[in-house]
Amino acid sequence: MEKHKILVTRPQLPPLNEFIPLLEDIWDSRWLTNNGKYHQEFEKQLAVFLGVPYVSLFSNGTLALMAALQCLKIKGEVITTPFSFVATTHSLWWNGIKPVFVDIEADYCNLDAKLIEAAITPETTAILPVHVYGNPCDVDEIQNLADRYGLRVIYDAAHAFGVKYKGSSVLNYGDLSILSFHATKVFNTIEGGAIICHDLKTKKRIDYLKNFGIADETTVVAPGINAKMNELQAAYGILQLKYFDSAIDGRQHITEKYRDGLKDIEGVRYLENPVDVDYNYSYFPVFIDESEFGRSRDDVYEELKKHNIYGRRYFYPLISEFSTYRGLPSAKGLDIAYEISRQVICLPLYPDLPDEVVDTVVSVLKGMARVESREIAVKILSQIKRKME
Ligand code: T4K
Repeated sequence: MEKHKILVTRPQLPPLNEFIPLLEDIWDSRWLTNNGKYHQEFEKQLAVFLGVPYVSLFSNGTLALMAALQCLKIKGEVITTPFSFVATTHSLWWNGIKPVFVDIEADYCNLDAKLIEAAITPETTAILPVHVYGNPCDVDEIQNLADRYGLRVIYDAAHAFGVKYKGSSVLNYGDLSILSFHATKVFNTIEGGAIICHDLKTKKRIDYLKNFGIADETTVVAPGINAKMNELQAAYGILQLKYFDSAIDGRQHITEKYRDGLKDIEGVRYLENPVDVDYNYSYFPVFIDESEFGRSRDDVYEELKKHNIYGRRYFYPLISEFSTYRGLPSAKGLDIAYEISRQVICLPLYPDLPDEVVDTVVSVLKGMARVESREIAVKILSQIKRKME
């Protein structure tokens, strides 16, 4: 295996020689940001690529979340998941909204739609679910509830770029969906994000909100913020689109190799692609059941590090365990989320991850497992070592 650390992800970049002419064009034009030509073109191309009506680009996913809440004038309480990246709940906090945590379901780690109704109060205005690891939430049931109670739905779809449910983009569900194009995501513009909406009027409002609310030189129509994507990132994003499908093929190959290698290890669970979903292979989480596997998730995390492999415990601790949120009444009793957060480790996954890394991970896990496969694992590990010498 290579000497450098194998991290949970490694950003995919477009070929530099294709980016340079675009940089030269930007240099010539001296148009760097504020809805320039690359920004406009990228928005158009993204809408077609994703199969959604309208895209508004943002400088990152967190500001997109914050602006989405502003756009729909969400107040009071919002039902959300504790099993996500902190940005999900921070976006509520920054808008003066009270998060109400509801537990997740164990299969795909998404907000448990069956538990939402019991958490609705007269103060509830919206639901903010997350398509965790890119696996769609129970979008039909969530919409049902939202319709019955007059609630808005904003999906944190930071992990769900390119995911389809029943043949169409999962981003078309809810009132709004937000994306993240951070360097660590399946599609990146270094930093970046977007809001997906259904109609032009809403898009216009979102676009005001990300540019100080400016309508023209002398008119400010809303208390907007500065959350615009610049021209360099938009040009980079246009190039990235060309390579997305091949990146997904590479990710699928790695995912299938992991699944094949890990399939017979007792106490190690991984996720299969959900029914009716075209998946984007954005993460490869495995769940270690200590009582069956014989060793804890943290043992696995540490053991892999000894082999220069750095998984990440997404999402541990839960958002509801952080000091800002742990005093909330809803921060208690999130049993499934708590259990899952102690079991999960996301293994390295990126398109050009060498197959040998997967072999090593599988051998390490087999070596740690209680089952008789230990001997086989030792043999495979020494074979890999020999190959690399
Ligand atoms: N909602 C959800 C559900 C999210 O997951 C996120 C972001 C957001 C909202 C907010 O979207 P943004 O505002 O970020 O657009 C990372 C990312 O920074 C974060 O974007 C992401 N979620 C989260 C799940 O992961 P960290 O703290 O784990 O990042 P870091 O720096 O430890 O990097 C992770 C791994 O990637 C490391 O092993 C190093 C490697 N890496 C990282 C960078 C930045 C690289 O190889 N190259 C790089 O350039 O949060």
